[in-house]
Amino acid sequence: MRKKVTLITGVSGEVGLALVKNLSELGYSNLLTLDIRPLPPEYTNYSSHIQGDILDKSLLNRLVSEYEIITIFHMAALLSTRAEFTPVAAHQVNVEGTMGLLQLAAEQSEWRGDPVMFIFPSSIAAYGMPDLETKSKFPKVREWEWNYPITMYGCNKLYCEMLGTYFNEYYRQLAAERPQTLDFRCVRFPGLISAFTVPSGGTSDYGPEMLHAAAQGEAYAAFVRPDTQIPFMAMPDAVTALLDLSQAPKQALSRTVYNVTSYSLTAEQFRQQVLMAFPDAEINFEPDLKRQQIVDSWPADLNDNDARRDWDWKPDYDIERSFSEYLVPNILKRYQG
Ligand code: AKB
Repeated sequence: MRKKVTLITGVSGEVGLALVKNLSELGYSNLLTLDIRPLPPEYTNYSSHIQGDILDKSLLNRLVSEYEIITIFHMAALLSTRAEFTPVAAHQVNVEGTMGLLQLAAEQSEWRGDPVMFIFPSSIAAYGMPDLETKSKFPKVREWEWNYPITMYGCNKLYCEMLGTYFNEYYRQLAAERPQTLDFRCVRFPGLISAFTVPSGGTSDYGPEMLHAAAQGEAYAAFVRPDTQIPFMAMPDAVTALLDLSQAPKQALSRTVYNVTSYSLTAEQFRQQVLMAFPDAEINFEPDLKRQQIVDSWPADLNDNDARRDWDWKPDYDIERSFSEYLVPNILKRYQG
């Protein structure tokens, strides 16, 4: 008999680490994790970890021969800034990697006669606002609006949302007998902020970078203009969103892709929040026009009414609570002991 497991890919990334810790603390004992990198030493008790590449087909085959995968949290991805430097590698990891796992999940669903649940994190990068005037005219975008991403990462995410929806609803639609399809569910995240990991490779990173630099007493120059506005979310709420969506009854879901968000801040407002906690912080703005263009194409805020209605999504951390209860105390502990 194969062991039943929940698989988390990309576990050594920001969201993966928070997720594996949380799931383990909630009592999920059969966690199997996969990442090209090792797990940091303080996380190794939470899961059976396999260090390997999601593009390695023989590795995926081996996983299936040893484990019955019930749920997949597919966190592995190259983020938006990194993906612009290596677009072909990004396409391989973000699209081909996802395709390989969707196929695995589809085959396993048929084999079990029961859907494998596939939880996929998408992003505000799936949107593309054409200019700042449009961005301010349509501040809270719905899932189906402005799906014109301008980055490789955004294109990858949007396409994988569609692939997942295809596998969910139409996979082998011409077969004599409809197969047991998988259960694909997706959230579109805003910029995420973790107290425990410094982001790398993203374009929303200027927010968390301000905070982590201030806590270490380092000067920081944000690569965007002060008026740049996008939505953000503290990491515990991101984990809650993934878990709540995975636990929602299927019949309550009216979509496969849901916006989720917490609050929207300009870069200057973010700076002010950081200054409240670290009044001596030296934070200024040196916009990088190319990265600025990417952030300008992302919406100022998201409309997440459908998630709130269908699966009772509600963030626990507003701006005030994010900074005062989660970010600042944990960051202080991390850097100042
Ligand atoms: C990035 O900046 O690439 C990510 C994202 C917005 O998905 N943080």
